Amino acid sequence: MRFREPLLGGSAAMPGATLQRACRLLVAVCALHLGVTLVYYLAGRDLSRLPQLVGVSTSPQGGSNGAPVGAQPSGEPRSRGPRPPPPLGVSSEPRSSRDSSPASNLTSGSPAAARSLPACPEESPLLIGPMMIQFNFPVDLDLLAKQNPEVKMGGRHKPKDCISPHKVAIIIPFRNRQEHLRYWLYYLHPILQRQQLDYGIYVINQAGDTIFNRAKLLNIGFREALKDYDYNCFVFSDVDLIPMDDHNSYRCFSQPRHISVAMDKFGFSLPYVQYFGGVSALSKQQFLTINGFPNNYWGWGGEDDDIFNRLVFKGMSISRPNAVVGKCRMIRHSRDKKNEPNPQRFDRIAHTKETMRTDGLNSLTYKVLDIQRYPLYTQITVDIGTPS
Ligand code: UDH
Ligand code: NGS
Repeated sequence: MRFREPLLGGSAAMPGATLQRACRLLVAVCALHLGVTLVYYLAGRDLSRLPQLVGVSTSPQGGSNGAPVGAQPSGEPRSRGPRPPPPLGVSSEPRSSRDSSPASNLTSGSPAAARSLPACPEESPLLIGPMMIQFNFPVDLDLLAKQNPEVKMGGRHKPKDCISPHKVAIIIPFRNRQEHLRYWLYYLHPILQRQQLDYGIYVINQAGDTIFNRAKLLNIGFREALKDYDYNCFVFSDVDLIPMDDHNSYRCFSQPRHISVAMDKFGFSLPYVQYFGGVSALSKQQFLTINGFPNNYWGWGGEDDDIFNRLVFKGMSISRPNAVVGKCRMIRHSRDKKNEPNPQRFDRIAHTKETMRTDGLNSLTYKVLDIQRYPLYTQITVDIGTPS
């Protein structure tokens, strides 16, 4: 007698075929389950990142600014793993409801409504961690304003669900760096909103083409911003520096804060321990204690070392994030005209102790030529004079 192998599909093959069908069904159910879980997961997240998550390439401005780097390989150690991106709180309010009058823009909501809000948590739950920062695409400011509907005219924003204790004026010294400013706004507005800061952006634009004076512009920013709002913290930022991790808080601490501690151009570390350039934050009180910044550093270099000296002479120390959280990128550029290295800078920083009493906020003179409230920032154009 010959035994035949059971034929698949034949009646004699029933047990094997049923098993196979059952397996197929199981695989199909698993796939369906996986798919549904994935859709629910993504729906609970920021859907604007969906193209990035599924690997569809879009122009950077089509997505959420500052893509988390979790998906790409990185040899860098991390203090925390990247978290899934939370939504920024998209407003249903029409853009046209923005009021362009400066006073009404600076405080949103009635005092009664504000009173009922809780304080924002110590650490914002909206942070996403490391981000990919690139400068190889054009930024359209009109589109950017639409992508940041919660930012009010003049570049003001405060969290709508909680009260932030950090009333931060961000001061940018500026002349003829419009392209850099566009990248800065593109990356920083979403970051600052995720950090739940009550903030305003001030671009202090030096008029004319006489020699540049970064520190004097920063002093002016301090004074002008306080005319707008009761800021208690001032972040002074070069226009070409972008943080790579939103855990690097653009706010003030009990000691003056150095923020740009690990720049790409310095191999993601400090160039020297006293370095205080790039981006830093001082509370109003810390700034007043040192009589502000020097007004007489014309041209490139040394003013940040003078500020460091002032802080040390007043008994303060520098607070810094670690070199992982503190990573940042600089937009590469050539040296600006009328900002050549200042030959007097070494002599000046050798005398900070004597000069800081008389050179600073208490000797600051300038003329405001123009104030423009744009959707994403306030630009104040000033005549700062020439070296005396
Ligand atoms: N700034 C302007 N316009 C200028 C000069 C300076 O907006 O014409 C502002 C701007 O915010 C800039 C900051 O001042 O980020 C500091 O400018 P800087 O020139 O002192 O510093 P940075 O590190 O460049 O940007 C240093 C010279 C780089 C030469 C590189 C040669 N490869
Ligand atoms: C120092 C400058 C600082 C400057 C730093 C980094 O030498 O003002 O280099 O410059 N101090 C003096 O010149 C006394 S950078 O490489 O970013 O252009 O911030």
